[in-house]
Amino acid sequence: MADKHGRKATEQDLEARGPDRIRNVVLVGPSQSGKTTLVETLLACAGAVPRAGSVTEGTTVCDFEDGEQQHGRSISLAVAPVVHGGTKVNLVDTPGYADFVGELRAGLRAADCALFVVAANDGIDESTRQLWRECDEVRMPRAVVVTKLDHARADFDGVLASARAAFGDKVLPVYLPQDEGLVGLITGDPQGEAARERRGELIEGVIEESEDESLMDRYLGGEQIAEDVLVEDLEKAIARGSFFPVLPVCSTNGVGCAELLDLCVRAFPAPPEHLPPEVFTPAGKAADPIACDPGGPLVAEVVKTASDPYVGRVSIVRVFSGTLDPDTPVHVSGHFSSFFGQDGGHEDHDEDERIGVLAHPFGGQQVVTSRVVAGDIGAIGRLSRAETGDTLSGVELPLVLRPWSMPEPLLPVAIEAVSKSDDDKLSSVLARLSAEDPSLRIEHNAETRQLVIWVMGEAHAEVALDRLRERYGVAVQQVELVVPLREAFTMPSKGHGRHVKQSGGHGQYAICDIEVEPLPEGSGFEFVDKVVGGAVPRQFIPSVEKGVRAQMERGVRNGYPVIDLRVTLTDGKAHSVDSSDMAFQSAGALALRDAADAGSVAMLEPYDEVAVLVRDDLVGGIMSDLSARRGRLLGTDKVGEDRTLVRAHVPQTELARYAIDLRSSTHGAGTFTRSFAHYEPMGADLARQVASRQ
Ligand SMILES: Nc1nc2c(ncn2[C@@H]2O[C@H](COP(=O)(O)OP(=O)(O)OP(=O)(O)O)[C@@H](O)[C@H]2O)c(=O)[nH]1
Ligand SMILES: [Mg+2]
Repeated sequence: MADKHGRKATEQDLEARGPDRIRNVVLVGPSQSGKTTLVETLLACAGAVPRAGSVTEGTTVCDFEDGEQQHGRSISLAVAPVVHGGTKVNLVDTPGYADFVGELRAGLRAADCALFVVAANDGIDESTRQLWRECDEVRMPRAVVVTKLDHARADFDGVLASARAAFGDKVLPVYLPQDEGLVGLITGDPQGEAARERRGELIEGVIEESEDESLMDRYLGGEQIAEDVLVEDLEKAIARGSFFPVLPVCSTNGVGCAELLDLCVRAFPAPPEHLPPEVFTPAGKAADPIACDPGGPLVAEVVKTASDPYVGRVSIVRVFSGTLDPDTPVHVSGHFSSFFGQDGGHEDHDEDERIGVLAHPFGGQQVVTSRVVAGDIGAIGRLSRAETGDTLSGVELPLVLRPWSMPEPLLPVAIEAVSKSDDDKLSSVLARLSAEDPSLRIEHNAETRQLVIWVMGEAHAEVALDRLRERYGVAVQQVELVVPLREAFTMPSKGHGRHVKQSGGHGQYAICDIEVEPLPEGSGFEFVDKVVGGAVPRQFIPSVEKGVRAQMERGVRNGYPVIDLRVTLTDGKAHSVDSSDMAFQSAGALALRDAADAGSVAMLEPYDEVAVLVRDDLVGGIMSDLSARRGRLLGTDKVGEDRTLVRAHVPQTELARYAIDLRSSTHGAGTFTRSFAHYEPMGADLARQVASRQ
C-alpha cells in the first residue's frame, strides 16, 4: 500500500531470518536533534526507500500523523525496518519533546539498544540529560550519534566534550569527521595530532573494558594490540552497555550512515542477548521465565496502538517469545491496576481475541507478512480489545508481562463538549484515545461534574484535543478546572428544624432540635441520638439523620460538602397522624442549616503532598516557589549525589499548572509527584472569593 505521498513501502524482504538476525534500535534524543531525519537517511542508505523524505516537507516515513506534519516534530513512536547485511534493523523513532516521554518509554521497551542522537550545533542541556537517565533506568546499551555535521554552527569537538562531561568518560568517539567523510579511529588512518590522541584514548578505553585482563599489561608494555582484537572487545563492551561509542553523521549528505548501520548490526545486542521482562500468570503468580525463542510460548506486548483511516486500529507489538501467526486467537491480558495499584483510567483485560492481518510496520504503512518471530516487531490489524501495554499470549497459556513504567500525567485539563452531539460521543471516544496512550488519564469527577484529562504538558493536551477533533470528529473546549472544596463547622452550635405545613394535609409535621460539634480532621460524620421520652418517635430518628446527611452533601454555605461533624439529636416533636419520614428528613436538613446560620462555618480546600526532585542547586528556588504557592515545607531528602527531594503540602488550586511551571523553571530537569493529603481551612480572602462566585 502506498502512503499519501504516493511512496510505496519498502521492497525489502522484512521476514526476519531468526532472532539473531534482528536488531531493535530505538532513537532517543532531544527534540529537533534530527532523529526522524536520520531514520530517513538510514532508510535511503539501506535502499528501503528510493530517496530520503524531509521533516519540513512532511514527507518522512516516521512522522506520518497529520499533527506531526503540521508541527514538524514527532509526537508518537514509529517503526521503520531496514535490512543491512542480512540483518533486519527495526529503527524505532521516538519524539524528543518531554510531553511525549510515554512514547519514548514504549520505544525503550520495544528495543534492545539505542542511538542517542544529539545535534552538533547544540549543547547537552537538562532535557538531554533527562533522556540519558531514561536510558540508564532500563540499562539500555547505546551509541551517541552526533548529527547535523553540516550545520553552520556545528562543533563536533564541543559537543563531544559536553557529552563526556555529562555522561561520563566511557563516551568516546570511534569515528571522527575527516575530509568530507569519516575516519575510523581503530580501523582507519586518522590524520593529525589531535586525531591520533583520540585514537590513543579510545584504545585505552577499550582495553580497560576488555574481559582479557592481561591486555592492559601487554599494551602498557608497548605491545601493538591487533585491530581485530580491539574491535571485538569494543563491540562486546558496547553490547554490555558499559561503553558508549560516539559516531558523527550528517543526514544532509549521508556521511556516517553506512558506518552507523554496520555498528548496529555488529556491536548492538540481538534480542536473545537482552533479558526479557518478568512474566506472571493472570492471577499474579510468577510464571516460568521466557526466552527469545520462536518455538517458545507466545508472549508479545502492545507497545503502540494507532488508528489507521483504512485499516482501523493497528497494534504494534514486540514479540518476546514464540511466533505470531495471522488468523489465530490470542489471549489479551492487561493488569495495570494489579501492578500499579490503581487503574489510572485504563481498563484491565483478560479475554481472548483473534489476530487478523499480520504485518511489518513501516511508518504508517503495513507490509503484510505470514509470521512475526520472537525478537521482532510486528503490526496487528483490528484487535478491538488490546490496548497499549497489554500482553498477548497463547489462549492455552495466558501470561502477563510486568508493564514498563508509564509516566504519570500531572497536568489536569478540564474539558467540555462543544455541542450535545459531541457530548454523546465524548466518553466512548475518550476511552479509545486512552487505549492508544497510556500517559493520558481520564477522570470523570463525580463531585465537580467535570471531565478532566490528565496529560504530560500543554503539547500533549493539544495533541489529545486535536485527535478528538480530527480523528473522531468530536469538538471540545478547555474550561477552568474546578477544585472540590469542603465546608466545616468551626465551633459547636445548635439548630432547630421545623417542617410544619398547615395546608399540606397528611405527612407534613416534623420538628427537631440538634447540637453540632466539629470533629478532628478526617473523622467523618457521627450521629448521636439523645432524644428522651419519644419526643421524636423511633422510626423517624433515621429520617432526621438522612436529612442531615443530605444537607451535608449539599453544603450549608456555598454548596460544598460538610465534613468532620458530630450531630446530636436532642429533642423534637411529632404529630400522631401528620408526621412522616419525608417531613423529618426535611426538618433534619433545616436544623443543620439553622445551626450553620447560628454558628460559624469555614471553607476548606484540598492540599496535596508534593515531592519535587531537582538538582541541588535548584532547591532554594523550588522552596521559595512552593511557599509562594501557599505551600508548607515538610522536609528535604538527599537523593543520589546531586539531587534533592523537596516535600511540601500545597493547596491543589496552586498546583493546576505546576507541571508546566516546574518544567520551565528547571529546564525540564525537575520531576514531581502529588497525592491528596487533607483539607485545610482557606484564608478569609480566598473564602470570600469563593462565596462571591456563588
Ligand atoms: N543541516 C541539517 N539539518 C538537519 C539534519 N538532520 C535534521 N535536520 C533538520 O533538523 C530539524 C529537526 O529534525 P527532525 O529529524 O525532525 O528532529 P527530531 O529529532 O526527529 O525531532 P523531534 O521529532 O521533535 O524529537 C529539521 O528541520 C531537519 O530538517 C542534518 O543532518 N543537517
Ligand atoms: Mg522526530
